[in-house]
Amino acid sequence: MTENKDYGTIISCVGGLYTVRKPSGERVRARARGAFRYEKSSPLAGDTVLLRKEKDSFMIDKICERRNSLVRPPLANVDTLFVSFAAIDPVPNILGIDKLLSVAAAAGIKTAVVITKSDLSGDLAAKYEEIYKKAGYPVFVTSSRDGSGVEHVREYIVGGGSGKIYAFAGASGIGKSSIMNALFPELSLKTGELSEKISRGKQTTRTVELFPFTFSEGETVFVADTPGFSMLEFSAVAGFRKKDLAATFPEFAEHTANCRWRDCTHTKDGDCGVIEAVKRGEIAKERHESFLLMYDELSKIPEWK
Ligand SMILES: Nc1nc2c(ncn2[C@@H]2O[C@H](COP(=O)(O)OP(=O)(O)OP(=O)(O)O)[C@@H](O)[C@H]2O)c(=O)[nH]1
Ligand SMILES: [Mg+2]
Ligand SMILES: [Zn+2]
Repeated sequence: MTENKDYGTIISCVGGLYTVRKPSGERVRARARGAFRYEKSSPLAGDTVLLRKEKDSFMIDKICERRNSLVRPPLANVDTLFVSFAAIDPVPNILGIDKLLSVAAAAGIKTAVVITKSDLSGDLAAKYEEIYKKAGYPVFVTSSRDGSGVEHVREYIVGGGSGKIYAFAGASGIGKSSIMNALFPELSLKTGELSEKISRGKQTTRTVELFPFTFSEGETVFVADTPGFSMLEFSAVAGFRKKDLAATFPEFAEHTANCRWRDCTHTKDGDCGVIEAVKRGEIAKERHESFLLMYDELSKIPEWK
């Protein structure tokens, strides 16, 4: 039997069959070594993997060390997660958005906020832009319909340099595949009407997929489209503890020094620098409300206390 070590990036996984892109651009299909299941470390899209050739097929032999990983969407080695939502249609779920921002931060993943469908309501887009800019996130206000703002997202992606992995994540129907198409017209990804998604309860995009883009000689980045999801359950994100929560709210940092007690939970009024900042309007009250709801949810997961 001939052995042949090779490596590449997993760009998709469908029913246990992985598509791996080699640095040359060649794509091969591969299956994962059975042992991964026992090691509880199944390969993810975004993983760099070593391949072993067995006759006509490839086997994923080893997952190279991950810089980070997410359970939802299932991805590894993300450089920036574009946490995306529509200005309207569907109405954004602020708690869901803030959870995703916090879970990514806890996983060590940089985030940026992408507001889509600004053509439907410039006012609402501006309202959300203010909330997230105030919190310290990079914010992109976009419309795939009229193209506005899309160029800034492209500049961000191109400006990050070679080898990076970006991903769009957020609820179904907010226009993740649409903005991928607006960014990279050669893609022609399938997009779906909202009414159809609601009536059938189905996402249009079914699997995570990384798309490689080459900007100049040898400079390739990956951008992932992911299926929409409605609400992230903290119980699915093992290891995220309530004591870690405040640190995932970047706008809290400069105010926690004003808390009277070092172990302040920022949940109760009285000598809390964070709550004082909310009252002064320096921290958006929507963000603090999300914090309280998330804190409450994390408090109910006994094994993580
Ligand atoms: N008016 C307007 N409609 C948009 C915009 N972007 C997307 N849409 C529409 O919103 C609907 C959903 O778009 P998709 O790109 O399929 O949404 P998605 O986030 O990929 O959805 P899933 O794949 O189900 O997660 C489609 O009917 C799009 O035409 C936009 O900027 N403005
Ligand atoms: Mg989609
Ligand atoms: Zn406090």
